[in-house]
Amino acid sequence: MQGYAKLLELTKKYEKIAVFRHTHPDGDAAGSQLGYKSWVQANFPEKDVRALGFETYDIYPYVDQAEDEFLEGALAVILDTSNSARVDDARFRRAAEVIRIDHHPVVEHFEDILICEPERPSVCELLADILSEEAYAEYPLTQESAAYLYSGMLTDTLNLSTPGCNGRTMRAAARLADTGIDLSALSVRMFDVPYAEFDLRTKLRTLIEFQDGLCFLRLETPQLQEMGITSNDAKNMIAEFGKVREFKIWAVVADNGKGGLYDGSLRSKDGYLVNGIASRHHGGGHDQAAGIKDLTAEEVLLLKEELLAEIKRAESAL
Ligand SMILES: [Mn+2]
Repeated sequence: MQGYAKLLELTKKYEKIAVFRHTHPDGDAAGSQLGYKSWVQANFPEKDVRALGFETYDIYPYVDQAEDEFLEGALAVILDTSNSARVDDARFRRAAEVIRIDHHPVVEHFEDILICEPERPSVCELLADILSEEAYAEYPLTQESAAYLYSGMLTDTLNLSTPGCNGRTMRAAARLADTGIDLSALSVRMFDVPYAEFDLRTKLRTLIEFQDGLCFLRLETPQLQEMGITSNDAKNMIAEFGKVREFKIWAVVADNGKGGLYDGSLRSKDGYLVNGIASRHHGGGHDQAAGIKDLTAEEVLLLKEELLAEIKRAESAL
């Protein structure tokens, strides 16, 4: 691929390298950041490479410290981040040169060099391919670096199973596996949940309403308080309801604390569309995944009817 050698060229050029990723880091952000850092440390031990950020990721709770002076004359490598406001540490702007590697749609240019492939299901996959390019033959991927990249691939692709995965994904994963990483242990590490989350999931499951293919979870403020979660936390539990054969559409709506208004998340199986419904409730997204905002209690009832109607529509079209 053209352009892939640019990361190597810049890595060689700078003695100080600051590696960034987005706020609220997930496995792909932390995995790509630490995977690249570890690759630099193994192949260029004389360089000072630091993984920066204020927030940490629970599975790799790790960041380096850096004084402002560290950024002067340094290379900034930004991973998995599509807009400048979301970079966890705005001091990337002090760096001498910025290279950004991403897989989100391009919405802003705040870099000097961009390697962005929005069709990639994870930035770790893209980085694994970059670091395996011919130009990098003398600078091999270590097992440690491969483990970080593989764990990031697993999280963004939910164990290599999301629609964006393809043969290229599996070939990248296979090259990482060939370094001897423990695939099973990494999967357990990324997907085992803390007991508190298990307990929360158990409670939420008892609160769903299931009717004609619709899984609907509506949470009021006292329930949220009792479980010790915010409406945002509740919305983020939407994936919990995604693996039931009978659920065609699943929805979580929760009181957002703004005076009887509800925010929510909608998901659906292939062929069932939630995007249009979301756009009628101050939201939007994709055909199978959308968010909604500031619904009144009346709108929540209407939403439920609309989702049930969409299931009927989709099934009569079969
Ligand atoms: Mn990502």
